[in-house]
Amino acid sequence: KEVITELRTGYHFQPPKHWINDPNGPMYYKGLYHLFYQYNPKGAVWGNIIWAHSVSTDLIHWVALQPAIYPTKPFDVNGCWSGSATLLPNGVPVIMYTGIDPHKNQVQNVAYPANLSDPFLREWVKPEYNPIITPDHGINASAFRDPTTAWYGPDGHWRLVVGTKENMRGIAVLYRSRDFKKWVKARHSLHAGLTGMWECPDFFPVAVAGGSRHHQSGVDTAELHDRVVAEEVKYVLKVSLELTRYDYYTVGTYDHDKERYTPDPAFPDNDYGLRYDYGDFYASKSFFDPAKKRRVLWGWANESDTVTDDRHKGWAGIQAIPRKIFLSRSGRQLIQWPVEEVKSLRSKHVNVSNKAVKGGEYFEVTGFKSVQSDVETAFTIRNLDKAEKFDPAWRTDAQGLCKKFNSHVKGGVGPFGLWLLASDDLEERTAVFFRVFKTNDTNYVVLMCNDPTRSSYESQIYRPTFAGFVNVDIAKTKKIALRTLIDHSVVESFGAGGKTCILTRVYPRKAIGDDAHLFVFNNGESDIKVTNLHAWEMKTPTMNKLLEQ
Ligand code: DQQ
Repeated sequence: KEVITELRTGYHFQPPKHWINDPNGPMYYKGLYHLFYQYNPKGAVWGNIIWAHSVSTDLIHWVALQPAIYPTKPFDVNGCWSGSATLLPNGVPVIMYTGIDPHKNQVQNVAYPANLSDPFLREWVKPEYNPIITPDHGINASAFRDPTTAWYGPDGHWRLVVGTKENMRGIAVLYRSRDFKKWVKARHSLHAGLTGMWECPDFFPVAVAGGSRHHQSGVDTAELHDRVVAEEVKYVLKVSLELTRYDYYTVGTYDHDKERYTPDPAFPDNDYGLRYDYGDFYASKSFFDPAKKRRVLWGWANESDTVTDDRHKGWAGIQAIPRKIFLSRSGRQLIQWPVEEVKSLRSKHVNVSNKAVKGGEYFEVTGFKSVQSDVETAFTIRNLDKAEKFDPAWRTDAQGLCKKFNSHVKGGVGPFGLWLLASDDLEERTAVFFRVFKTNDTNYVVLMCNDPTRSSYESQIYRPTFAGFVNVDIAKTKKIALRTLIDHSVVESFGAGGKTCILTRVYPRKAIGDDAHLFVFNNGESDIKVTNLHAWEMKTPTMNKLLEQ
C-alpha cells in the first residue's frame, strides 16, 4: 500500500478529496448540525474558494451536501470567503460571508435558505440588494473580511464585526443594523491591536462560575443581554493573526451601551492574549449548540507536508475535532475538550495502571492499534526536588524553550509523556510530553510540548516544535493528565483537562497502519508513575459520503 494513503485521517472531518480551510457558519438547525467550510472543488491547493456543506446528527458522522455558496453574482464572482451564521429570533438562519467582487474588493453579503422546511438547508438564496457592507472610505478593500455571528443589543439593533487592518493595526470594525439589511458602521471599532491583519474574528459570551447557570454551559450569542445577564457572563474576542497564523483570545467585558469591549487585566490590552491551541489550528469559529446547551469550537488544521505531497495525496486540510469550550472557574482562561460524542467511536480498550516509569525508562502500550486512537493518561510525579531552574525570560517563549529542551534532552522532572506514531525501532516517533521547572522552592512551571523532529524519515517536511505552559498547581496535586487523539497524520493533545491544547500534523513513513506503536517514556531523572492509562482504538465514522440528491 502506498504510504501516502495511510496518512489520511479516519475520524477528523474532511471531504473525500481536494483542499479545505476555514470552518464557516457552524450552526444547529432542526435537529442537524451544519458545517460549511472553505473548499477548492478543483484541487488540493488553495483557490476557487466556495462554501462546501455537510450535516451531522452528532458532530461525528457527516453527510456531504452540494456546495451551499459559490460565485454566481458580481458581488462574489471572485470567491466566497469566510463568514458566519446567525439564527434570527423567528428561527430563520442567515449567513453573512465575504464575497470577492470584480475589482477584487472584499464585500459582505447575506444569503438565506430557499426552503426553511428543509432541515438540510440545501439551497441558499442571495438577495439582489447585496452587497450589504462595502469597504467605505478609509477601509482597506483588500483586507476587509470574515463577518462574525451577529448579536442583538438591548436597543433593538443587531451588531457584528468584520476583520480589517490599517497598516499594522488589526481592527474589529463594528456594524449595526435594525433589519439585517441596512448596516451602519459604528463610530469606533469594537477593538484593535498592533498585531497586523485580524482574520476571522469571533466574539461570544461565556458563563462565569458562581452565576445562575453552570460555568460550563454555553451562552447564545443572540440572547438579549440585559444588565442582569451582564453580571453572569464575560465576553471572548478571538482573532486569527495573518502574520503568525495562530488564533489568540482575550476574555473581558462588553458594554452594550458604549459598544465597547475591554479585556480583563489578566489579558493585557494590545497584547496578543492567549492561544486557543499551541499547534496547527487556525481560523476557528464557535457556535452555540442549543441541543446540548454548550458552545462548540471548530478550527482548521492545515497540512505541514509539501505542496507536491498534497497534490499527490489529492487532499489537504482537516478540521480539528469539535471542542466544547468554556471559561475556567478562575476566569483566567478558556477550557477546551473534545465533544462528548467522540467517545461513541471508542472500541477496543486497553488499560495500564499504577506503573512506575523510572528515569530514562520507557515501555510500550500493547494489545491495541494506536494509529487511530484516543489515549487518556494520568501521570503522578513523586518528587519535584529535581526540577530544573526556570529562567523568567522563558515565560514568553514556550515554543523556544521546548525547542531547546526537546524530548531528547534529559531533565530533572520530565520530559515524560508519550511517544506515538512510533516505529518499533523508535527511529520514527512523535513526542508529546511535560517538563516541570521550578521558579523557587515552592513555585513550579509546567511546560507541555509536542516534538515532531523525529516524526518522519521524510526530510522535506516542516516539523516545528510546538509548546505551551500549563496553568496547574503541580506542587499541590503532583498529578497531570494528558489526552491525545491520534489519527494517522493528526496528533491532537489536551493537557490538564483541556487547559493547554496542541494539534500537530505529522507524516511518518514507517510508523503507519499496524506499524504505528505507542510508548510511555520518562527522560527525566525523577521517577514518575502512570496512575492510569486508558487507550481505545477509534472506529471510522461516516465521513462526508455524498447524499444522493
Ligand atoms: N481564509 C479565507 C478568508 C480568511 C482566511 C479565505 C483565513 O476569508 O481571512 O479562504 O484563513
